[in-house]
Amino acid sequence: MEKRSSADGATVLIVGAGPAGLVLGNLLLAAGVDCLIVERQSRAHVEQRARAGFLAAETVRVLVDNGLGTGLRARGRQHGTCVFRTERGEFALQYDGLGRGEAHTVYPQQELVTDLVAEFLARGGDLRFDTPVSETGGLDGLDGERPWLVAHRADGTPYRLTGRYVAGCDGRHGVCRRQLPAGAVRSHRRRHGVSWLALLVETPPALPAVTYAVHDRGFAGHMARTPSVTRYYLQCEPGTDPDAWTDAAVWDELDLRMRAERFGPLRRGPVLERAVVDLESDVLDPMQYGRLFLAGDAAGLISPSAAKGANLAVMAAETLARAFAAALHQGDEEPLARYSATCLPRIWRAQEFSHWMIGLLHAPAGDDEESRFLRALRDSRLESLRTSTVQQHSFADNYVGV
Ligand code: RFL
Repeated sequence: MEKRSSADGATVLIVGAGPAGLVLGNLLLAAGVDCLIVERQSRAHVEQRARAGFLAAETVRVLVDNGLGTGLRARGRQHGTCVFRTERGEFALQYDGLGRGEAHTVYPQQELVTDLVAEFLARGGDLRFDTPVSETGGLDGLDGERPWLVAHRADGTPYRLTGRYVAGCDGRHGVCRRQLPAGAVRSHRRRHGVSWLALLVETPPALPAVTYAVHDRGFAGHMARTPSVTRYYLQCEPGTDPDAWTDAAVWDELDLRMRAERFGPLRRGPVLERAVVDLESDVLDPMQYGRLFLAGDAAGLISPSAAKGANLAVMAAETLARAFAAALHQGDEEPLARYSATCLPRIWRAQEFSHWMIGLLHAPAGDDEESRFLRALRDSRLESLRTSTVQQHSFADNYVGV
């Protein structure tokens, strides 16, 4: 496809080459809308950044229907069961046989991003790596017809890019969300007071399914990524230094909380990455201002408890791509005007379920009345999930849906 962006701009300026920006860019090119993507990091960096892995059926549909699913169809693995371990024992939920009968596709985010970059370039897209948008004064003219942004070349020289629209897909710490005037946007933020040590280990998955271990020492989780790499989570004290956890300490604690003595040992291996993730929610309403539209983590954060972030990013990008195409091809501005109203119910439903999951997997350890009460609630919630078919169908619907 012929490249239609120019050195000084494009119709849609996209900030950020994560799942949101890359899906949006690919869909715009397919719809014949010229766009360009500026990305702060190098290509190698974004193609190696390991994060999500569980894609919902609806996310897969969007990717496959738009010619973006070749890699995930070839290498993604279907996953339809999750397991809960508690002090009372273990129970499995085969969720692809419940609710809408849908499974997840396990496909590491860095592989998806690699595919999306390759496809965007193959479609003739203009993707500028090592090109950060300025942290201060990087965006302007959002109230007018021709918004612009200031990006920096690899040598640090600033230059201006002008477009008709700006798509802020620059993640949780991006510059775009800071352009929404305080009075025009409401932020719904919650820190859940729970932190996870997120670990990527070089070892095949030890268990056949996602496994959530609920333990009085804190939550532990096991999630497949690839045949040789597994993600584990260990709940930790907020403010923990991830490097204070040695490999040996990680494995001993995982064995304990996953109850290896009772259910069998985990497969140990070197820890490739360790980071502390504070479980946080943040929803911006609206997700747009003037000619700026936010998508993905830039528009709101969701805790990783239900693995929804990348899925919401892809869905928002699809909604936004359709809205841009309607405005630019049919002169119909209504879908753009309604962009936030279209996305927010989906985002809130995911937030509600993620919040419920936090309560399912965690409770304070103390012996005070409040902690004992919350632990009893958590145990009752788990018991209800174990025994109630109605609850299981509802869980499946929310767990795999976006
Ligand atoms: P991203 O992926 O953060 O991409 C934003 C991009 O913007 C760039 N950028 C800039 N570029 C130019 N100029 C600037 N000034 C810029 N500032 C930033 C950044 O370099 C980056 O490339 O946001 P996006 O596209 O919205 O995608 C969101 C997802 O990445 C995120 O929601 C998920 O990774 C969350 N998540 C999970 N989601 C799932 O759906 N399923 C999962 O299993 C799952 N597991 C996870 C996760 C997130 C995790 N962490 C690290 C919080 C597991 C973990 C540990």
